[in-house]
Amino acid sequence: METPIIHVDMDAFFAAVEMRDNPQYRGKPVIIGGDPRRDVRAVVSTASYEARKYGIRSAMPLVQAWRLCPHGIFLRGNMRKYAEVSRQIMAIFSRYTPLVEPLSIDEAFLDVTGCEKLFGPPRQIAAAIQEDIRRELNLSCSVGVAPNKFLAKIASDLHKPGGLTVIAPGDIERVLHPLPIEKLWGVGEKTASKLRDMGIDTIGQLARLPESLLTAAFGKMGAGLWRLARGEDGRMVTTSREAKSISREVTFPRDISDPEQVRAVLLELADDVALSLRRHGYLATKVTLKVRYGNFDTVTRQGTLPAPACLTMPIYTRVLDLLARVDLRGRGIRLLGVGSGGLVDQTGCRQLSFFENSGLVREEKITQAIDKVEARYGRGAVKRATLLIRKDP
Ligand code: TTP
Ligand code: MG
Repeated sequence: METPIIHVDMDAFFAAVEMRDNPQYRGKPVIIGGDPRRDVRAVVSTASYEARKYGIRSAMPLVQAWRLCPHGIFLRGNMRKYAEVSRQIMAIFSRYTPLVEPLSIDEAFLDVTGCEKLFGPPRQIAAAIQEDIRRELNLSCSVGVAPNKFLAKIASDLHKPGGLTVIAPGDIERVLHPLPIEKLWGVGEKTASKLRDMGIDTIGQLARLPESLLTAAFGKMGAGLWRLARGEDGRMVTTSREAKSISREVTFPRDISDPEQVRAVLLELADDVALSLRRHGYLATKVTLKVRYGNFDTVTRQGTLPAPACLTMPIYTRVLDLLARVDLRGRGIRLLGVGSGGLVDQTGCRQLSFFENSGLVREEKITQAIDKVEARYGRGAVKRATLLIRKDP
């Protein structure tokens, strides 16, 4: 499987949280949305699977739900509580991969590329997440595993509640083709009725049409639908914080050129960046090096970290790799910068490399000690020996 994507979606989320916290509601039709006697214009947020047997669905007028199931338990719900549980769920996901893309309050995509060494194949990671959520939060979720986002979301929906469904590349046609066209992303009521007028009801029928016919009818969107219908989806899992970065740079009063001095400055900048990452609760997945020469020519080099990091040494080491790709010979340097990007949340994230590399465990301990001293006596109260030998520019 090329890019193993997992999609997790909680089962009857708001209702399930209420049933967990109020055992007297368990096994009963629970409807979240309000009190149908008072909130006459309210709609159903969600309903327990027991309530769905009566035909109750999200977005249905509450009074209609009341008519369908007069003995149902109608609750207003508690958004603050659901938001808190949502945060706990996302924290569980980020133990397994930094690449978590929340899609709504109760679902997320996870890219688990490269996580196999620590946690096993994608199916095993999916099962472990399901088990963590059950054991720690006493809630049920459905999970899909597939080669891309579209298929992973289709998969998680196939065996709700409590399902774990894998769509392997060889299963795509068999699973996808019988589904109704509404399951394609971007197909709303309007597009669906237009497709039905063309005699197309299922994804399979759409996939078998010539692409040109769909582009003629729907333009660019037609080509997109055609690709999805064939199970192709190139969208990446993106974390909301990916755009953010933390960086530090310094301009020298006089150009510098001594390589030892360059490295010492970079270590100090990496140290600043790492401290800032820790203070803000981030881990970096990428680092950048910026070098501006005396004539204002500027080069930047970017590299990926072997594991998400918020410590000086992994960042500095990568910066040195990048430095080796920059021509320094005989050129005066006016400015140096170190940046970190692809930031992910530290909360609940096991710093994967720490388990594998005991050198980093030591580094983490030293860093914690430095952070503590600095919190008390101020920044710069403790210095690494390497920082002290640098000659001031
Ligand atoms: P969903 O995941 O769509 O629904 P669900 O988790 O309740 O049930 P399922 O097992 O089918 O996934 O939405 C998550 C929560 O978002 C849901 O519990 C309540 C809220 N919600 C609304 O408030 N209004 C809506 O129209 C929908 C669809 C959801
Ligand atoms: Mg859900």
